[in-house]
Amino acid sequence: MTQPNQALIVVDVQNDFCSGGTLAVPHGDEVIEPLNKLIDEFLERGAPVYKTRDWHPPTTKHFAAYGGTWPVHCVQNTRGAEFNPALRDDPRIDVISNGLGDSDCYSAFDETDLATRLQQQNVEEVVVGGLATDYCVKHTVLDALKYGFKVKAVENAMRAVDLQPGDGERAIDEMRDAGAEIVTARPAGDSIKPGAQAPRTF
Ligand code: VGL
Ligand code: ZN
Repeated sequence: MTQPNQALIVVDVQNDFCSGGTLAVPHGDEVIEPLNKLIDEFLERGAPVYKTRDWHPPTTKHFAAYGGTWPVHCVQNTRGAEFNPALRDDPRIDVISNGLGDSDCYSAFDETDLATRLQQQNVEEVVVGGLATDYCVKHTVLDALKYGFKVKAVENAMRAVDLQPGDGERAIDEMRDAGAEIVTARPAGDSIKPGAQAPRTF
C-alpha cells in the first residue's frame, strides 16, 4: 500500500500562546512534546515541515483595543511572537507568517502562499497540530480540506482557548464532520530499536 505524501503543519506555538503569554492557551505548552517528536520524524524522512506564526502589527482590528476580540498578542518582532524556545528549531523548517493586516486570518492559508507551496511539493496530506484548537488550528484544517488536501488533525498535540466551555470539543467535531481524520500521536516514551528506521506515526 502506498502512503500519501505528507507535510507537517505546526500552528502558532509562540510565547504569547504559552504559559506566561498575553493570550496563554490553557495547557498550551503540552503540545510541544508531541510536536517535537513529529517534527523530528518528518525531518528524518525528508518530509516538509511548516511552522506557522501569528504575526500581527502593533495596531490591528484583530485586537480588542481596536474593535476586535483579543488582547494584544504576537506583535511582529517582539518576544511574545517568537516561537516557544522549547519547540524544535531546524533550518529545514519553513515559516509561514499570518495575520499581517486587519482581518483575523485564523487560517494559515489566508493571504499566504502555503497552498501553492504544498502543491509544488506534491503534498497530498497534511498533519496538523498546535494552538489553538478552536481558532487557528480549526481554520487551517478546514481550509486544507477545501484546497483538497487530506488532513490528519492530531488531537493530543493541540489545545483550545475555550472562550466558551466546550469550544475545543466542538472544533474537533467540526473538523471531523468536514472530513479530517482525528488522530492521536503515540506517547514520547514509545521508542524504537536503536538503529532501526523510524516508522511513520500516521
Ligand atoms: C489565535 C486567537 C487570536 C490562534 C490567533 O492562533 O489560534 N487565536 N489569534
Ligand atoms: Zn492573533
